[in-house]
Amino acid sequence: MKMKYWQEEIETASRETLDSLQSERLIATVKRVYEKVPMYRQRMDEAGVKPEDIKSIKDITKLPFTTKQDLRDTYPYGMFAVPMNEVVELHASSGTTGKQVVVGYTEKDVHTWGEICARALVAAGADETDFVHVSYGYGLFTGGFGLHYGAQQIGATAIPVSAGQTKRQVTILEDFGSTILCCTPSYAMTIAEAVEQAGIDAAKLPLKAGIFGAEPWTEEMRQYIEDKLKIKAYDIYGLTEVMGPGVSFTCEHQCGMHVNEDHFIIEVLDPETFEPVPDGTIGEIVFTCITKEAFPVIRYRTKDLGYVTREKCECGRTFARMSKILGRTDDMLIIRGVNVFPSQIETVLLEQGYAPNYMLIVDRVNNADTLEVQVEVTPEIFSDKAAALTSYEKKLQVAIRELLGIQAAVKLVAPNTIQRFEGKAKRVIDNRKLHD
Ligand code: DLL
Repeated sequence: MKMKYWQEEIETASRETLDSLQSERLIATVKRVYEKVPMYRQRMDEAGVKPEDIKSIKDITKLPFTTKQDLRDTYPYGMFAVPMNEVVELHASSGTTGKQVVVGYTEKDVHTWGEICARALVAAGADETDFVHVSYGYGLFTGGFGLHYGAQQIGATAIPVSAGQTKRQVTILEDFGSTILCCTPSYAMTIAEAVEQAGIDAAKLPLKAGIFGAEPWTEEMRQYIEDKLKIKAYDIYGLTEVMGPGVSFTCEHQCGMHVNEDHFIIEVLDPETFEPVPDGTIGEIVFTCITKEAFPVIRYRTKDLGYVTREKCECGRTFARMSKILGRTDDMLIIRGVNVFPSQIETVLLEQGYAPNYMLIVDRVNNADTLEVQVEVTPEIFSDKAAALTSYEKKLQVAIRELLGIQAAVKLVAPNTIQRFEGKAKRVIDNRKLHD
């Protein structure tokens, strides 16, 4: 019979059990980092908090936050809580600016990481008979290895394809009989196109599910990919500093991502006051690792925006669920005073029947912000008369204005002219920075 959960006992534990487990593990972690990591000791001393002050999860708000800058300041190994000879693997964040952040794992940490990814795979319907095609990059990026360890833990067959060489991905999908595809949603789109271009009927491939994450993507994009690849698409979330993929994952009900709460405590904070917000309210997501040995972060500010709910999910899992990531505080565009997330534009484009191949170009002209939305059209539309194209552009412009309240210039561009991505997509070019 098909497995419903990878670790049923913990995944369906009562709230009381989870709370007391989290409290116990938080107390132990705080005590350990205070002893082992000079930065945490210093920060706690400055905040006037001693490990004894942490008696349950309720006391978590007494602890200072950790930011990416703190991790950079201690580059490379300053935040490690175990001697280096216990570290069996290193990874690093994909930061584009400044120093990367280096994180380490003990043997037990690697096992935990595999376990949380195994839970995500099982939630997506995987078992030991599956072929897990991993097209997240293998390397310092955590995507490839995380899903790989997860697949192996459940006894499935991991196919470490890594990202890139898209034609080869399609051959492998077909010849190796991949049943579960793991990659970024943008790459899933690129692969779907390549499948189509190769004249393959996606419905005839053995592929049945995809586990996509590492970047924000909308519900509309999820449906688009499901339709193109004829699979069920699941979301998986994580970040290098906390563990990598698997911090949270969706189940078959697609109603938020279950946070692996036996390993991580999630908080959602008001981005301005840093006070906790009630469930259902959008804020910055903050994580504390409570089982990690080598690199436990305390109240790590992710800059990701979302909300949390603790209502019971129909799948039976009791773990809190986080919403899809609505954007990152540092991805938010402020266009003439209006806050816009690229994901909102993606929603409009897909609702209007366009494929999610787009680029947002922001600039400043005569002291006013401008936004140009470039979006690819199908060959049929592109071959229409110029007048027809203009009318499509106008229609999209109106839709963007109605939904987001901003005036954007819309430019429909020829098929296959917008860049395709193999990893995380980069869909915003902000030229305003050049003038600053
Ligand atoms: O992206 C880890 C990962 C790999 C997650 C594979 C899922 C699948 P980083 O490179 O450190 O780690 O980037 C972390 O990516 O703070 C979010 O902004 C974003 N992110 C990750 N997963 C999702 C998701 C990996 N499912 C940053 N939805 C995070 C939206 C996501 N954003």
